[in-house]
Amino acid sequence: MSRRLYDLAGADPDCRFSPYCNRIRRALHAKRLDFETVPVAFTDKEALAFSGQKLVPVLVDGERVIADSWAIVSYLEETYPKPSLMGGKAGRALTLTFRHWVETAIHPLILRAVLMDIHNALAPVDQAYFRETREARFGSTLEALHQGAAALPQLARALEPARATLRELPWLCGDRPGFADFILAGAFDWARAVSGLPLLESDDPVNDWYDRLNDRQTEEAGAA
Ligand SMILES: N[C@@H](CCC(=O)N[C@@H](CS)C(=O)NCC(=O)O)C(=O)O
Repeated sequence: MSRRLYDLAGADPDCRFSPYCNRIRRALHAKRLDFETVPVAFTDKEALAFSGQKLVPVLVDGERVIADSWAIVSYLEETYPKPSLMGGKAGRALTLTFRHWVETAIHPLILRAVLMDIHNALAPVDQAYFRETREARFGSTLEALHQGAAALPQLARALEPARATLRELPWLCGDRPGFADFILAGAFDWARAVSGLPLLESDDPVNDWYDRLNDRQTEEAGAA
């Protein structure tokens, strides 16, 4: 297989929890592009040395090596335009805005809900790395940052812009799912990969959208 995605993994190599990698897996599936994934642990920086940087996702497509989820999806849109996941220049700019909204308003709340679950899903050497880097980044212990279910009311309020759209449209991108849908779904998959905590109420339109998106992408993968 000439297309490989380097994807963050926990102690169990099948535990793939990175929201940035997830959105790219969904984009590759939507574009019907075959790929294999390479599990990479937090401290496995040697595995990424060829890419000249230390973060996942990294996509290798033939001779091309691309790091960063936004750079990767931009490359995919240019190289494999059908189906478009962003709908042209204006759609791309709006998707960028949406990405920043999810990463600044939603990711921190999900992180607080499942922080210790992420830690607990890692191998001991990665747990030590995760603790050291995140405690330095946030200026607090993991245990003090972790809120579990107490983070959920604020998350539900923060999701109102997406919920309001989903009361009017089937998908965040309109009549079919696109990269904005994958960005938000990747945030929920982040929690689901490491924790049994249900992030959404069952009657929340966002929950219905998430289930429909997963069903649709599973069906598409089965039909491929
Ligand atoms: N802006 C980057 C963010 C990538 C990122 O933060 N990746 C995390 C995994 S979720 C990572 O590789 N972390 C490794 C580390 O913290 O050493 C993107 O969109 O791809």
